[in-house]
Amino acid sequence: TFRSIEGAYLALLKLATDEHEHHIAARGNEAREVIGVGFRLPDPRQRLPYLATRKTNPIFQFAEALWYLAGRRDLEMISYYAPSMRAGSPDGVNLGGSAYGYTLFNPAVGDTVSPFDRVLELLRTETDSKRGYLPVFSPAELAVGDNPDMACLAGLYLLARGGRLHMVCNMRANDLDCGLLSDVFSFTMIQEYAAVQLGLELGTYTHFIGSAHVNDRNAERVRKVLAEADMRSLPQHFPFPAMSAETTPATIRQVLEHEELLRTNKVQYSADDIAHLDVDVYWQQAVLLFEVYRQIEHDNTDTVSRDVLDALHPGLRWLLQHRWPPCAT
Ligand code: 5HM
Repeated sequence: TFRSIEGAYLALLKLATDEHEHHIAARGNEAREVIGVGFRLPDPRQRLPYLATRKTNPIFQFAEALWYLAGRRDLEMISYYAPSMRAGSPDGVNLGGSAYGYTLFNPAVGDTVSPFDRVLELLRTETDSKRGYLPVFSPAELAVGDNPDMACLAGLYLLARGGRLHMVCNMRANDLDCGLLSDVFSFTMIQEYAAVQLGLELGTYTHFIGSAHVNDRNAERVRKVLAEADMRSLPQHFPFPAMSAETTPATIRQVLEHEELLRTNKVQYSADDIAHLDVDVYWQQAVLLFEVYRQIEHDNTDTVSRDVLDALHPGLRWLLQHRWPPCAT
């Protein structure tokens, strides 16, 4: 059990570095591996690590979470925030198994309701249900020859107990340095979104991994992250606020309309513009992040506007300042 994802991330990096069980080379990736690990976050909102050597990208994290919540699989949106994701697309248009939101938030073939909505309906009608499982990995993925993008997420499990919504996540494999942080960020956002839809408090988040590994090519960075954690006197901690209770699918669509306008540079927003948009203050934080990225990508600026940075949550501002020089003033 860890107060925030940062503690779990550091503990797992240490485990794979100091006590790995296997050295593997699957599909050309040499890695140190531990089989079968898990951890719990009692407060899943504390889903960002604050480490100067890790340079977490909160803009991508919010983009990915929204991309999942909207049930999308298009490369166009997500590759703007993470160009490396293009490699996982079989056709250059969509992502495959790793577009988890596409599987969760759209009806399966032959159905009219999404698995996510079916599980919410079940949890609304059956007290203490043990059936709210959302499978993601599908047997069909095994049949694709040389599959470039096979889901790492086996499934997400929602359990409503005593007025709180808990989530258990099962991953077949997790890259502890690269995949883990963005996965936990997005899955706990899905959990919180589900809790809001059901009118429940947010419960615990439990994460299980089959193959937990660190790629050898990232070993140097991992050493630096562990050294930073050893040397600092006090960890940074910025408690993250609760998702707005009025968040609905329409909210996600509205935020993504602004996201697209900013991504395509059709609008430029000041902090004051964003404060007067048709989205609540919680989601305005995401729009502020997308405006920061618009300035970095389209304006070629060496300073992001002060008003936009000042309007951001201090934790998000801290992460941006450590990652992008134009944000470090
Ligand atoms: O060969 P394989 O399909 O297992 O390679 C996928 C790699 O991406 C693994 O190292 C897996 O742990 C990592 N990964 C992750 O950690 C991939 C995705 C995308 O599905 C993810 N988390 N969400």
